[in-house]
Amino acid sequence: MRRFSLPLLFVLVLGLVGCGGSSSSNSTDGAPASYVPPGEKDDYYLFYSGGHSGQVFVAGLPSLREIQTVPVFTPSPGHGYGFSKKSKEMMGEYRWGDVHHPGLSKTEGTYDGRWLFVNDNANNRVARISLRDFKTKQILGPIPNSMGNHGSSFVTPNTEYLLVATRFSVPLPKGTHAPIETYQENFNGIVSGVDVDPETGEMSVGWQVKTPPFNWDLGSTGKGPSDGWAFWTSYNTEMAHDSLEINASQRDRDYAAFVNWERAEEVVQNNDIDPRNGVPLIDPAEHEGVMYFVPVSKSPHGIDASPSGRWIVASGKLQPTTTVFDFEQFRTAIENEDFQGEFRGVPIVNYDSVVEGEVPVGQGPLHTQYDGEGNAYTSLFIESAVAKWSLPPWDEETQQDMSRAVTDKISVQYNIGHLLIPGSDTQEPYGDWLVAMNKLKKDRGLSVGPEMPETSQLIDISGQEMEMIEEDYTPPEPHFAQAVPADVIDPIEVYKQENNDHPEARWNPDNTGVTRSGDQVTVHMISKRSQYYPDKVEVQQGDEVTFHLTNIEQVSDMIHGFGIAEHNMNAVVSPGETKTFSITADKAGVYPFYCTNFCSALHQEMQGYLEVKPQ
Ligand code: RUQ
Ligand code: CUA
Repeated sequence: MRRFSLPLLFVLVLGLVGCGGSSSSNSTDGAPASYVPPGEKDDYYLFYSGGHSGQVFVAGLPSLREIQTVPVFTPSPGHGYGFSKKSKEMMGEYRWGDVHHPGLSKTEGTYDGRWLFVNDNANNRVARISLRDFKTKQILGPIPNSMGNHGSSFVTPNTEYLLVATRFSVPLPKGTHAPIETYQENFNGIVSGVDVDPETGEMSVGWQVKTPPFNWDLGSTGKGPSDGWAFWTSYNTEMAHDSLEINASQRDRDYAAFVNWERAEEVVQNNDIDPRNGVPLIDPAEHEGVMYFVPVSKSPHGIDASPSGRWIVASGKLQPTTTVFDFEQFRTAIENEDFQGEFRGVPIVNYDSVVEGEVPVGQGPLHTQYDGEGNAYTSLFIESAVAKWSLPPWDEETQQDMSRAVTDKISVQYNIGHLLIPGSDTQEPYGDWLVAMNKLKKDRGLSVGPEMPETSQLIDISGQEMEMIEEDYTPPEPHFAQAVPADVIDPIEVYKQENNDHPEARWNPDNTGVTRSGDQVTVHMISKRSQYYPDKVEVQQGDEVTFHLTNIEQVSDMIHGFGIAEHNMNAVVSPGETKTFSITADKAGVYPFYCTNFCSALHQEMQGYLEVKPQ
C-alpha cells in the first residue's frame, strides 16, 4: 500500500468488487486497474534485463512488484549462484555481464514459456534461463569473432536461432592486433546465428556473417511475410574510430541491415564455407541474398517488426521521426534489383522504393512496441514521452500530413529508453499495458543520494488515450524487458527425487559420509529440517574438500543454505536438488558451517563443524 491513502484504497477495493474483482480490468479510473491485493496474483510475468548487474529481474505485471532475481552472469550469494561447481563453470572467468535484451522462446510465433535468453554485451555471451525453475542453464561464449554482443538476443518465430550482432568491430579473428587507425580496412563486425536445439534448448554458434565495421545497434526478427529475416540498425556507418559523438553523426542516413537467416543457413549447408575460429564465416559479397543494406535516418536505434511482419519500423534518434519500411516493397525491390548502390559488395536498397512513410513522433525516438490493434508506441528519449501512432495503411489525408498518424502522447519521468508491451514481438501482442523504462529519476520518490534507481512506469493502453497508472523503481539497470501471461509458464514446485540425476546425490543419512583419496576429500551430505548429515567433517590442512550436498526436502520453498565461516562459501540448495562445491582447507582450526536460509523454527540449530587439523 505504497501509494494510496486508506480511504482511497477502500474506495478502490470497493470499485474492484463492483466490477467483478478482476485485477486486470484496465478500468479507466486509473489506479485500481494495477492494484493487486495481498494474496492475489499478477496477470503477467515481467522479465527485466538487469544491465551491468548481470542479472534478470522478475516482476509481476501490472503490480510491477519484483518477485525474484535470476542470477545469470554475476554471483548471487542469496541464490548460492557462483559458488557451486556448475555455476562457476558456466560463468567461466568473468564475474559480471551486461544484460540488455531478454528474448522469450517462441513456437509458431508466440511465446511458449520454455526459456528466456539474454545477452552479455560486455563479454560476448548469451545465456539460457529455464522457465521451469527460473535458473540459468547455459552460458555460451565468448562467441568467436564477435565483440560487443549488443544487438542480441532476438529469437526467431520457432526458436530456431538467437540472432546476435556486434556493437564493436575488431580485427578478426579476435586477438589479432591492427592499429586502430586502420579501422576501416582491418576491422569487421559480425552477425551470428546461434542455433538452439528444439528439445533441450542447448545453444551453439551455427554460422556468422561478416559485416563492415559499422556499429550494429538494435535488432528484431521477422514474422509472417518477413519470417526468415532479421533486421538491425547501425550507427557509425561513417566507420569512425574516435570521438564517435561527433564523428559518427556526420551522415544523414545510416544503414539498417536486412539479413536473410534462412539463406545464411542454406549457404552454409550447400557450400564449403571457411570456418574462422571454428565457425563458418559468410562473406555476404560472395553469397548473394544473405544481406542487404537499407538507408535509415540519422543514427537510428530501435528497429521493430510489426506483429503482421510487414512493417519494419526504425527510429533515428537524431531525427524526430520513425521510418516505416514495407517488407513487401523491400521484397519487390530486391527482386528488381532496385538498388542505389552497394557497399563492399552488399546491395543498398533504394530508400524511396521501400519506405512507406516517416512518422513525426517527436524528439529522440528510440524503440517501438505494438498492441496488436494496429497501433505503435514509440519511446521518445529527449522528449521524455511515449507517442502512440497508427500503423499503415494510412488514408490519403494522413499520407499528405503524417502528423495525423500520431494519435496520442504521454509524458514519462524521465528520459525513457526501452518500453514494453507484452507480446509485442509476437504475432499476437497481448496489449493492455505498456511499461516505460526510464533512465533517470530526478526528484521522484525518496532520495538515496547521488545514485538514483531507474524508474518503471505503468501505462494503461486499453483505451483510446494512454493513462499513467503507477511507478516503481528497479535496481540497476534494466534495458529491455519481456512479459508473458502467467498461465503460459508452468514452474515446477520442487526437484522431484526421481528426476534428480546428479550421480553423487544421497537421500538417506546412512549413505552419507566423508571419504578420502590422497588429499582429496569427498563429503556426501544431506540437508533437511533442521540437520546436516554428517554435521562434523574432519580434514587435514591443505586438503581439497568437495561437498555433494543433497537437500532431501520435497516441499516447495524448503531451501537450505550452507555457509562455511571464513571460507567464502555459501551454497544454497533447493528442495530435491544436489549441488557440488569445493573449498581448500588451507587454514587449521575449527570452522562452523550453518544453514543460511531461514527454514524452520530450529533453523538456528542447523549447523555443524569443519575441523581442519594442522599439518
Ligand atoms: S538499448 S535504450 Cu542496449 Cu536496447 Cu535501447
Ligand atoms: Cu535449513 Cu535454515
